[in-house]
Amino acid sequence: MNQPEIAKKVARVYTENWGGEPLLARSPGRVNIIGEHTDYNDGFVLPAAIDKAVYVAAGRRNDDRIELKAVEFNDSYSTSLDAIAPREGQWTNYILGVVDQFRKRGHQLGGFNLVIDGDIPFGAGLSSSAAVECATAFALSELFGLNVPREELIRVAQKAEHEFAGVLCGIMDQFASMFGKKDHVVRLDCRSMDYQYVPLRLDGYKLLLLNTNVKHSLSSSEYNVRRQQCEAGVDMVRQKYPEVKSLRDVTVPMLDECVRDTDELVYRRCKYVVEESERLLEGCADLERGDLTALGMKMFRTHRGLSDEYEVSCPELDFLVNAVRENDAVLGARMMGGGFGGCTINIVREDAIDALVNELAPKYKEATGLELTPIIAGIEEGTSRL
Ligand code: GAF
Repeated sequence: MNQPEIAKKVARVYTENWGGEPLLARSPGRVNIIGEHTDYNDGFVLPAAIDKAVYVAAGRRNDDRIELKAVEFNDSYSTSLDAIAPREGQWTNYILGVVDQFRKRGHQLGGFNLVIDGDIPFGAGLSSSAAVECATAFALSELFGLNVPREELIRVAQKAEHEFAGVLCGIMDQFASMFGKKDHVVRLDCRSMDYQYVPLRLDGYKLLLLNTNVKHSLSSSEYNVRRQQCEAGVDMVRQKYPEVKSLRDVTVPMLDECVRDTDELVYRRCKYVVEESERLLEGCADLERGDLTALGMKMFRTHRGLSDEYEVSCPELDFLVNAVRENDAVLGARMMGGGFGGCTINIVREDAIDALVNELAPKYKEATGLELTPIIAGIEEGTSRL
């Protein structure tokens, strides 16, 4: 089903249930070229919005009810503005968490009906949750004439994830979904929130995502643990260097001096982040120079760090990265996003993609018992009204 068809579908379901013409909005998923687990350490990231998205159809009600429908899950949920609360593991959290944040910030919402659907695979590390939050935040801001700037909408979305989904995420996913630009990556400084659009010139290459179809239940709890370990490292460094505010301000010699002998695990975690922040800046310069070979080598190095030092990979992701390492058509590959499953991102020569997937899929199935799902990522605009 292509995207306009999904938009038509949510509109149709809306009208069948409540009549009238709904407001339509779209928010995309994202890829990240390099810079993983750096966002919540005040570092840089290099994401882009993709051509897979969440669509919502929304309309006002005359009462304080909230009526939600998720087409993909064939599920509905009904509540009222004053009764919204998180529900463990439910899709409604990403919508109601946004409503909760708007209200906490003093924005006036009324009751509404909302239908949601999309084509971002869940649990694939492509930020379907941030896309739901951003689509909801944007649609409700438009629907109730709140005129909330995009900079604030992404904070609403991020806080919704913290408080209703329990994942203490950084800002990368929401930023990419909201601010993405066609055929560009965003070089975002997660401390100052300054950003530049960098053209993604792939000349004969494509971004190929290989979905492991693994989603470990560890992902949220271990994500929050990594965050705490980074903060623990900062606390140790700060005893000697009080000016340090986050790992962004830390160097490997500082870690050697203040953390290595005290806590080896925290040292490894922090060292990965500090090195990844430097790697991102160099990788971005590679991209601007058109040196995809150099960028690709850094992606492999990032994967090693995520797997061995940060320990957020899994056997299936490692299998896929190792399987392409010696392939001349693949310039770089690594796991992407929070980890413990989801996709690898690969820079692959366009004319070699079919052969690569045909060779890899049966090997992957034999090794893991799982299907391999290839996705070619096109780079698209961020959140918009349709
Ligand atoms: C997840 C989070 F939501 C992001 O904020 C980011 O930390 C990413 O994992 C890892 O780079 O997608």
